[in-house]
Parts: sequence; structure tokens; C-alpha cells
Amino acid sequence: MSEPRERLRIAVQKSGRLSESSIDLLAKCGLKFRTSRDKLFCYGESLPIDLLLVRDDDIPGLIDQGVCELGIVGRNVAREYRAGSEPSSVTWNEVCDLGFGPCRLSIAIPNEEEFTGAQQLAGKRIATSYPNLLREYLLKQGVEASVVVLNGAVEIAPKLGTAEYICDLVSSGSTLQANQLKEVAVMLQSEAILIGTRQEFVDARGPLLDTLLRRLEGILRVRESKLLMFKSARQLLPSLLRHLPDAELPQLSRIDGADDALGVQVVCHQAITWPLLEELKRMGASQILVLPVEKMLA
Ligand code: PRT
Ligand code: ZN
Repeated sequence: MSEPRERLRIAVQKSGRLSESSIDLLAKCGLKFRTSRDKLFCYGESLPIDLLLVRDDDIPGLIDQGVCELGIVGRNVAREYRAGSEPSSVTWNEVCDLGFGPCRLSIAIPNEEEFTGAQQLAGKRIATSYPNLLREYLLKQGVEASVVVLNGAVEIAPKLGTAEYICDLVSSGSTLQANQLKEVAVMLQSEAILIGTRQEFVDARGPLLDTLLRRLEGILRVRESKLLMFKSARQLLPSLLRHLPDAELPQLSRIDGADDALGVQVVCHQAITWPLLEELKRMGASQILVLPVEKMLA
């Protein structure tokens, strides 16, 4: 184990689908950066935390080489890297899901073919940029097929005749549709995740990493969180509170001139919908307010 540096380094995608959201998320954690001329390094000005801007595929390896402690990648990239590595050489864990960049790694076949199950993949050529995950999947299904590795334009392989089927990332499904393909099996649900050096190393980082992870946790938690305020008669409160989604303990206050009525403030961590508000009103809550939560430190 190498000596921890004084500063933390986080690797994020330089330019691509995850770049903007990754940097936005870190900015919400209060991190401010000065970008180097070559735009590969961002020096942290508000905290001693720097960014490395790189290709997403390089991020897991950079952590293993000790170049950085944390990285933001798609789960698909992290799992593909792990599936192709010696277990002892992988030094990081998946720390948490970040809630952006959703997609899935799926098998797709031509529209005109029926799909009867994984056995249908036997003996076929399947084009993919995820050979390690695909081999793992085929092994688990007990199917032998040939894996054709392509680094881009996987979806045109069936038309070109270089493979019968494909295994690729899908989000809206329009790329598959445009190529007359259909999704028949989901191998992995993916989104952006934070990966970081293993616990023992993380512990050695001390308060700085702790601060960052706490802020991140707060931001992820408040995304869906709302402060709900309403008035209710004391005896109605227990049943009203049972209706609230993922609610914290409420803060109650007396209302002047109304002996039986209470003011209620409660943080809910799931979406508060119109039907829910209407239901609360029907049950006897009044003057209901829903407010966004900007920051939260548990
Ligand atoms: O240059 P670098 O290597 O850093 O970037 P990259 O080109 O490898 O990755 P990039 O920027 O395309 O994607 C980064 C990450 O975004 C991926 O690893 C996923 O975790 C995530 N992500 C989310 C996606 C998609 N959605 C996605 N739709 N990555 C790729 N796609 C592609 C997919 O490969 C297919 O070609 O979009 C097409 C399908 O999209 P739909 O909407 O038509 O289904
Ligand atoms: Zn990439």
C-alpha cells in the first residue's frame, strides 16, 4: 500500500455522455476547479481534491495503478474491466450509484427472428465491445457462441454479415430500431457509479474523503427529497404519517388559538405526487406545502 497523498484525485470522463453530469455533481459537492491548459487536469481550489479528465475505459486501470483514488464510470465499464482482470489486481470497489447515465447492456437480434431463449445464441457470432461480460454471460447460460470484438458501430455488424447477433448498450432503443434489431435479453442494468480504492486505503485518507462522501450522500439523498408541511388535528397525525413515502421523524409545533391542531414539518425521501397530496387532504390535512430541499447534512 502506497502512502496516501495530501490531495485526493478523482478520474472523470473527459468528453462523453458522463462528463457534464460528473462535473456538475462534484460542483454541487462544493468543489471548484482551475483547469490546466491541456484540459487533462483540474486543480481543486476549494478543497485539496483534483480531477483527471480521461477516457472512461482508462478510469478503473488508473485507480489500480494508484494514479487516483476515485473515479466516475458507467457500471458497464467497471464490470467489463473487472471481468477481464485477475481478481487480485483490482484494487477498487463500487462505492455508490450516482443516478445518471442510465442504460442497459443487452443482446439484440434481427427483428424478423423469433427469440426462444438463451439456447438460441449457441453457435452464433455475437458482436460486442464487452467481450468479457458477454463471455461470462454465455458461460452462465451454458451456451457456446463466438464473440466478435468490435470497438464501435456494433449495431451494423448483422447487416455487414460479420455477426448474427449483437450485445451492446441500449438506452432509448432507437439505435436498435434504426438497424432493424430488437432487444431480447438484458445482461446488465447500468448507470454512472463512483468507484474507489478499497476500504483499508479509504480509511487512510481520513477526513477529506469522508467530507466528500458525506456531501455526495447528502446530494444523492436530497435529489428526490422534499420538505412537506401541513396542519392536522392531533388524532389524525398517526394515519397521515403512515401515508408518507420514506419519511423522517416529523417536527411538530403547536398552533396558537387551536388547541387540537398541530403544524407538521417532515422530510420525505421519495417523490410526493399530486394523488398523494389529494389523499392527505381527504384524510384531514390542510394548508399543505411541498418545498424543495437544497442541501442536507445527516
Ligand atoms: O471517449 P470515451 O471512451 O471516454 O467515451 P465512450 O465513447 O466510450 O463512451 P460514451 O461517452 O458514449 O458513454 C459513456 C457511458 O455512458 C457509457 O459507458 C454508459 O455507461 C453510459 N451510457 C448511457 C451510454 C448510453 N447511455 C448509450 N446509449 N453509452 C453509450 N450509449 C450508446 C450505445 O452504445 C448505442 O450505440 O448509444 C447507443 C444506443 O442508444 P439508444 O438511445 O439509441 O438506445
Ligand atoms: Zn470509452
